[in-house]
Amino acid sequence: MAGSRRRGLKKRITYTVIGLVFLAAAANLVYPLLRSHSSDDLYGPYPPGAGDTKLAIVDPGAPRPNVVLIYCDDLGYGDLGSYGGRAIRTPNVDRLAAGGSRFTNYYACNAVCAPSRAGLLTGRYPFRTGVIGNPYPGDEPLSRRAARKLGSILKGLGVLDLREDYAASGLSASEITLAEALRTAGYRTGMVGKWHLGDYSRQPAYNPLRHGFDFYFGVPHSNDMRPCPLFRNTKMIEADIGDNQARLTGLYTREAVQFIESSQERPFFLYLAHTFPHQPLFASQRFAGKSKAGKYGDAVEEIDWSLGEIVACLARTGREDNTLIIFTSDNGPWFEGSPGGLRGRKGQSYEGGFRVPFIVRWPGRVPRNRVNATPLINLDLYPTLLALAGVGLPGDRVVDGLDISGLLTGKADTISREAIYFYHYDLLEGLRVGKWKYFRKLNRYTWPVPMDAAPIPDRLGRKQLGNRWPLLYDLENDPQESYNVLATYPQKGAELAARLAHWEQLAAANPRGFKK
Ligand SMILES: [Ca+2]
Repeated sequence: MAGSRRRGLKKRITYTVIGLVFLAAAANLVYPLLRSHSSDDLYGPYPPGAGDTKLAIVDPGAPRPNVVLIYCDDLGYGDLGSYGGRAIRTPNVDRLAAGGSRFTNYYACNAVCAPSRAGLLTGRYPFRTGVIGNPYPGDEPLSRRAARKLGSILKGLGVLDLREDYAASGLSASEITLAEALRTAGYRTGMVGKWHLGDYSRQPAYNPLRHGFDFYFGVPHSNDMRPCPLFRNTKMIEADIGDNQARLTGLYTREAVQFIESSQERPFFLYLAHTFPHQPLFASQRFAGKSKAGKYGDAVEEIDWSLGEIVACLARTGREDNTLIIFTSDNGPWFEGSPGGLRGRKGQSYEGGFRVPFIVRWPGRVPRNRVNATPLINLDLYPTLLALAGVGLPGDRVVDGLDISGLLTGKADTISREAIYFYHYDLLEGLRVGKWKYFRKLNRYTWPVPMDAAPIPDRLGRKQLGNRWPLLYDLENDPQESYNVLATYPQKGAELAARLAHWEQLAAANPRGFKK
């Protein structure tokens, strides 16, 4: 009897141990899938006191123009009439281009929404702020969250290159936004539209009013993210706009016009970040079904109307001549919209993902009817607008953009820049130097479409087809990135590879870019 009891105990111990081993193994597998990362994992925290830095006026005689910055969402390089589009009527944008300058090699600093905006408002590459991907709503439904978790599991299997986990939940208070900087020069600052630099409905520290704006009306994130509340300043007006979105462009326009009308005393900065033509697409009754480019075209034609209203308001209030208007987009087109014959779309480092329209009008200052092909990036707007306002750049941190005010006003034909870098989240994929674009590798964000971007394993025929990376494109002779000329110009390829590695090394040594 005693022997069988001992055997029974032994058995139980063995099963318990086996059970514990399995449990530990399972936990080991599951833990990394459930663990939340943060951008601090990649870059470390900000230095203490970074948020207290004050900027100074360095040029009291600067022109200090009013600035209207119109930022479309997912508008492609080829959608506007002035950029060769034929399906969408954009008379107001085209008139703006004729009355100012149009740039044909202007890039967003990222091919998705939030990082592009983080770069726009700080002049710094998104990896420095940690806003390397899109922040999601704080109280997103469980099903959405589960779907994204599945996405990161697929990422683990190599199917998708997603790194949402590492993206900061919003823009840090340690950054000095364009609005904060322009306030230094006495500007009244207003923002209307999509913020996407943190869900302020859950974390009020991310509200635009806490980032240098005197006035705000809009939504915290993209219109496909739920819930999508509507805010005026720090007050929630609606808990979720849902599908009631056909009114948005009209509402934004009304608020923008009111802001301009009420800004008579001081120079003003208006940042109008349209919700459209990001999907889902909506246009008001006056525009719905009217374009030759479906709902996408309807939404863009309404945005064009909106620009017309703003220009009319400036004329009516006598501010046309001292107002600099910028019309551009945050990244290339998503499922609809035209990249204008360029390769790739939103999310990709090909031209179609990063290159966007850029039109600047400032009567008497910016040459009329000019087309300029200098490679530019949205990071340039920060130092440029600061220079026009007479504000000095922060001395304690790296600003990656360049002051292009001389180029805009026609005093210079080109600018001297080392390179423009193309990132997928925090991962450096390639660079452009002059007419050359070099890719070390490309992401598979939009799987399964771009099989052309995937490495080919030996068993699937790498030997026959050759590997896909690295790539070297000559954008002057091949703007559509169709011909890899690495074998023809191996020297150029090696030179760009070295430059890429050097930049990456510098960035890794001090990613936040604070001066020691
Ligand atoms: Ca976008």
